Amino acid sequence: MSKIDYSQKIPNNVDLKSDKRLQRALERWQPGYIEWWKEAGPTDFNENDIYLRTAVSVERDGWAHFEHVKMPDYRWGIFLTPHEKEAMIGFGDHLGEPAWQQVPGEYRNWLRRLIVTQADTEPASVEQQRLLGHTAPSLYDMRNLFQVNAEEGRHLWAMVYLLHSYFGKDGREEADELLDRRSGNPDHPRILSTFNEPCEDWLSFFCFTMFTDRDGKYQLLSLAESGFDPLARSCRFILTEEAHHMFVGQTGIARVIRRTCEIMNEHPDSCPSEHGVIPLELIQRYVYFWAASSLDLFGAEVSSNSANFFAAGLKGRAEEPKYEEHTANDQIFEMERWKDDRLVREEIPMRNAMNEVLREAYIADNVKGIEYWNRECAKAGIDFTFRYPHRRFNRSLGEFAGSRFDPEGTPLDEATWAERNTEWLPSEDDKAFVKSLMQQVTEPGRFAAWIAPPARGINSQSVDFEYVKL
Ligand code: BYC
Ligand code: FE
Ligand code: FE
Repeated sequence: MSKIDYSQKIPNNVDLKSDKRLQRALERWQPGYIEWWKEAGPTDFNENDIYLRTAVSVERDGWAHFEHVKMPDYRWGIFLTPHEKEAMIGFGDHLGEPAWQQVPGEYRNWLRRLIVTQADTEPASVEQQRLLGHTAPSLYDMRNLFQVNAEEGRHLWAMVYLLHSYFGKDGREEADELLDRRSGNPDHPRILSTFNEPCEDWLSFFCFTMFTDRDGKYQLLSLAESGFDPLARSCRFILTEEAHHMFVGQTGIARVIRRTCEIMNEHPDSCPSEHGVIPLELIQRYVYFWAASSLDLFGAEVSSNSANFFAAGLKGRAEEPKYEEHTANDQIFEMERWKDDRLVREEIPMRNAMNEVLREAYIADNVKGIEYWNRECAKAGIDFTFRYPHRRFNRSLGEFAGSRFDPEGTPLDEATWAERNTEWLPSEDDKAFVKSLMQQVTEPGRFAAWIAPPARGINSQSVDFEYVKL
């Protein structure tokens, strides 16, 4: 079962050929997907050979397969982590019952909505990143971009399989819609906020893969606990790919910092921007922007949706088995609320606070990443501390939306915000400066002047390997 069948038009480990109806439905969707990829995916580069990793089995070592392929030939397919014996529902009102192998009728709409929302982010991110190949700072980075893009395409496949397989006609309609919405399109946007933000330079791309892909990690961890077993197993497999996306962001920003610190040490008396590298304060503003935007992706702090999803056994907490108790009944969560322009502590029924519980786990993970960047500064002997913004800062959704706070979480009046927000958020000048540095570098082993080379290459290849054949 765990071996992937590549002889099929759609590679899979779900024995697709034994379900002719489903196979035909997916084969009908496939050309639309390829059309979408060509229209909305990476501009150009579809004829170039890229050194990509493809799953050849869903086992741990099934990941070791790398070869040069053209992106449209990437083997997008359907892989689920193999069945655990007798999967059980691990939380909520159905705790301890056998996991569902079919959609429970009473929860059909909620489940479809969760799957569609998850699915929608995947093509959205590819659309946001479509121009970046043209300004890649090296072939190594260009290859990483395309690896991420190809895998996000596969995540869309994973969700479309669930829609086609378990939701009948409306599932097929939702699958078609997923190819119709477009990131940033005012009339037909993607569903979630951050996925409509422009991501037009590599500093934004690294912030996106650091903070927004990490939202992906936490949402997927919570869906990997789902009582709907096919969803849980799809998400578990996706999570194995997600680690690389966050690596790209984490190490990408670290390399930008390293390069800036080098220049600061060489030219201690002038602004780093005069030497073609990105000032640390400017990097911090990008970090604040993308970190805050990604915090919105967890939904409102107090949410009856999240309570319903948990009660129904559809969406758990990240790593649910680590909790002592799994119904979260009669428990409270203490949180800070914003009422009449004042912070007040309140006790919220735990189930209604599940978005906040997940957001807290996510924040703790991000803070570790920021500390890694700070070690980069310390190693270079540069006195600078990167910060993660307070969860109240620059939020567009939930409790703190519509009011002003500084990155430490202190409430501000509108006048102070107007005066000071360019200290914390990228200005038009910042964006123009970053864009001015974005020049494509295509010689193997060479890197743009604003970023340091990575410590090592991909799959034990050297840093000057020809990752993309142009
Ligand atoms: N933008 O109770 P609330 C990834 C809506 S990323 C716009 O606060 P709920 C990836 C909400 O739908 C992971 N609208 O929210 C990363 C609701 O609408 P209705 C993606 C938003 O439902 C990088 C209303 O506001 N996966 O994989 O508890 C690259 C109030 O609802 C937003 C998932 O998100 C927003 N940010 O939670 C590639 C998992 N937030 O009912 C890929 C599936 C909320 O008024 N989704 N709304 O029409 C979910 O679990 C939940 O839908 C959310 C929202 C956590 C997103
Ligand atoms: Fe994804
Ligand atoms: Fe991702």
